[in-house]
Amino acid sequence: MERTVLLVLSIAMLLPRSSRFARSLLALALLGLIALAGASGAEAAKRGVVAVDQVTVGAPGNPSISIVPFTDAVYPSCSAAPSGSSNCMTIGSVPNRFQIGELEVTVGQWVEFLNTIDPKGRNRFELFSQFQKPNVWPQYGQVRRVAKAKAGEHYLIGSEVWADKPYGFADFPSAARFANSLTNGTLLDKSTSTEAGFQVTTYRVRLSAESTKGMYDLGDRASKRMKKRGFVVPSQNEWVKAAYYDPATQTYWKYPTNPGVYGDGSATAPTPTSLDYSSGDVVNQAVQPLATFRQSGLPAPVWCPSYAQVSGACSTQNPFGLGPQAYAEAYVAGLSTVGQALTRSPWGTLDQGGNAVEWTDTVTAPPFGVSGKRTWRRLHGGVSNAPAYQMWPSAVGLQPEDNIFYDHVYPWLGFRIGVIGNLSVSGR
Ligand SMILES: [Ca+2]
Repeated sequence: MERTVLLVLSIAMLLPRSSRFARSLLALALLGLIALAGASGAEAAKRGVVAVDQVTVGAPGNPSISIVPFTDAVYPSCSAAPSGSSNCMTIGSVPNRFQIGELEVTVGQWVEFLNTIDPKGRNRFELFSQFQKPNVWPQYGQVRRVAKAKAGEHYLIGSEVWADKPYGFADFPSAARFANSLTNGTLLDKSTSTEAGFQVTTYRVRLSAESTKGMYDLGDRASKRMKKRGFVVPSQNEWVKAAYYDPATQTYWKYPTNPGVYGDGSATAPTPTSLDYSSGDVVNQAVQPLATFRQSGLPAPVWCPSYAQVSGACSTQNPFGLGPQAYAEAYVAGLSTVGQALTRSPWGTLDQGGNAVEWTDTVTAPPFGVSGKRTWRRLHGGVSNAPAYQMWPSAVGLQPEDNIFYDHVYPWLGFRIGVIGNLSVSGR
């Protein structure tokens, strides 16, 4: 249709300017163009396009491991765990092939999503808060919102430097909304490439504005996957298998970055990343294995956006009234540019060890002694401000899925996206 209008316009241009016929054609064509531009402009503004890179995890039906939470060991089964380990858990076996994000979801992808599901910028689903604003929280504010903007352009990356950082203010419902928007979206293209010896599938998706129902129904408490095919928040078993299970040896690594040695504490942990202070880019890639975490006795990887740099350090301005000293002690770590540590899991993922800690969609009982109706889910993988043990397979964290307090004060909480089933490109 657009081509027709252009053709008419071209014909009109060829005719003498005085020709009434030409003028009316031109007028019609322009009207058509304007109408089309209006339609496609609104369409494009309302539905952002994101590319999601996935690696494939095979070896269906792999053996599980058993762990006692936060201890330095794995067991073939809970019966092999020390007696009295009543909290022993069995994890890591997945009966089917699946895909998992090569990288964590970035702020750039998140902003495309926000603009798609909330084109008027009214914070419809309360995914945005003042805590995320760079002018309110200079060191960690990732997202800006502007009142005066076209539909679908109200949300902006805090500054360019955030585009390739993990989104760090996720709770489970917001991660599930992202998966829903992808699952309901239009798969424009699916291509494969090889990176560092691993096959990577890139899905280019025009996001859907519908985010409440899709892979998950956010109207349900403890919502579970509703489809056999689509984009998901990985389950705990999927996440653990992708991070640690080595199909060559049929054993589980101690870190998502290297096999390590169980029982040696943090002696075989990866080296922490060093970050460029103004960009958060990893600068010590020559050292491997590498992860963004806080090694005991060493300062945490940290950077500071240039607009937040004050004489000698990063701004201590924060939205929850912490004094400068308390603030500087609590907020000493940064999220690094995704993928730049370069160290891959047995299946080719990056940053499952450290950087943002990540949600899974696995529901779990609340900790002993906690009552109430909240849904708790598992998280994994360590984080830039925590020691090496948080990267062990036994580090089975848990949080209420919608912990508002964490949403606000904890800027390192992210997720990655997985794929289940075979997705077909739209129209093919
Ligand atoms: Ca991570």
